[in-house]
Amino acid sequence: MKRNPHPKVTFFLALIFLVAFSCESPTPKDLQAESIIPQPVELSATGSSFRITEDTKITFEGSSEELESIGSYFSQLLKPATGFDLKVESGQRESNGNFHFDVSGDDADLGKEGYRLTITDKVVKVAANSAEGIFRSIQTIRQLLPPAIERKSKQNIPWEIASGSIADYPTYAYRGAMLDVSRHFFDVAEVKQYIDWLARYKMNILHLHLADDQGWRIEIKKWPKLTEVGGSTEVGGGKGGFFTQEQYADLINYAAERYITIVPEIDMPGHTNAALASYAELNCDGKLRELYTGTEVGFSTLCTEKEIVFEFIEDVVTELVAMTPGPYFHIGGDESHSTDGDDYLYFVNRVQDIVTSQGKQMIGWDEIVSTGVKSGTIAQVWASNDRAKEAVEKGLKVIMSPASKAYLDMKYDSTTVLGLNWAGYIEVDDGYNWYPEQMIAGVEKEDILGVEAPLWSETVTNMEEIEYMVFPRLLGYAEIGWSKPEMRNWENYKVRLSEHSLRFTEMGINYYPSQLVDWRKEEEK
Ligand code: TNX
Repeated sequence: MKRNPHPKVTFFLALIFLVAFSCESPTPKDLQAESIIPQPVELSATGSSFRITEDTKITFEGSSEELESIGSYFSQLLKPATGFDLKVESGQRESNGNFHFDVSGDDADLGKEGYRLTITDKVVKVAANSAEGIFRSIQTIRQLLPPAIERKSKQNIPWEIASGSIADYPTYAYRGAMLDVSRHFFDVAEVKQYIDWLARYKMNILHLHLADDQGWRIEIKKWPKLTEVGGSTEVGGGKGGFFTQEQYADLINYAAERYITIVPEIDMPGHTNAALASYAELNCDGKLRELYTGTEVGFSTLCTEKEIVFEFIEDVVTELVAMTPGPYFHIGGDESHSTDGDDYLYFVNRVQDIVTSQGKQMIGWDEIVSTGVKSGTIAQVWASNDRAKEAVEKGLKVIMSPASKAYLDMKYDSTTVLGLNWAGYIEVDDGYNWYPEQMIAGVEKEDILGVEAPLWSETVTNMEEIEYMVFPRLLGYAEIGWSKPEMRNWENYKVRLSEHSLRFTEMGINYYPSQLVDWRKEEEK
């Protein structure tokens, strides 16, 4: 072996090398090449990066409990994989090495959910008009970190974020997903998991389908048998379940901390067998119905001629409204095939009065459009373009959930084991490739409150199955709701989506690996 003639020189070279790498000299990174979903409105790259270290702080310009709680949410999110316990400090000025959030903005473009993110090699700054904008920006920052940020244990890798700037705000105010907890029940922990998924992709609505033929899932103190009896089973005859009022309040808070509004739905006058099996007096013949564990629709109806039925609804609405801070109450109103036409009109009009007198806006599936709907009422379009047009003619806003595009319970293709196919198959591109404002002649962008993807749960029984139907389509619905329509296209989206599979894998998500996407298997070095 040759002897090293300059051992000292080698030593110093090694030292210089070490120092160079241990100081946070930023690695060049390209913000333009990052895969952000939903796609931001404006983005420009500056070719450097910011590195998070154990000394990085999360600072806020102003101070409030709300900001502190967002700060600790962010710090907790970074902690497991980085191993850093980042300090949160409010009432601070921007300083090198830190994340710095400022909500004192008054930037009309951004609205309440938008944000401006500026990343240099020295600092990550976010300006927004409200705490909500800060929360949304954190979801972007999260996606700018390596997928390993999703791991539960400390990873020794550089935590770098590509430099540049992003200006971002949503296209639609209402960006939601529905979860049917009636056909199969999902508990508090499962619903929280669902909420976390929505939050990641900047969605802001969780619609909970709380009552249907197969199960009543929310405790109503004045009518305890609804849950005792009506909550005791589910499709297939499992044990069902329900949320106590305390648990529902917990969900409301959990969602609110993620700037997600819960929309409770009590479906009526049809889809009510669980209630009809709990209280005989809700039936016209005064006889209790049997509990139902099948999947047919359209066979049940509340008795629209009885005053006790409206007293019942008043009680249900009153208790739910008292626990629901959001502006909406969903009355279902779909597929009431066993309710006489005139009775349906009379019923929906009375229920609308109950809901609005309690200060909420009523939402109903598009069938409600045929009734004497008041302005402020919202139609959720799922089945009928004509009813969507009629809604707009009557001055209503609509939520777009066309079953053939937006139903998370539709199969991907003929080989999908889970799900239904009555509205067709919805491959990942079909779910993404549509424009709410171009779907129906006469329904323009300004008529549309937003977009919602419903997951009906006749065929899904556990989280793994939910994951399979929801991922990856949910990300597409999030992008439809948030991103500028003119910036969306499938070719570009599917490349970004493929990168997200790395994150799904880290999160342990059982996603549908559509053949249309060239899924990334591991991170490029
Ligand atoms: C139709 S969509 C329904 C639900 C079913 C769903 C299954 C709507 C308003 N009603 O009762 O669960 O199809 O895809």
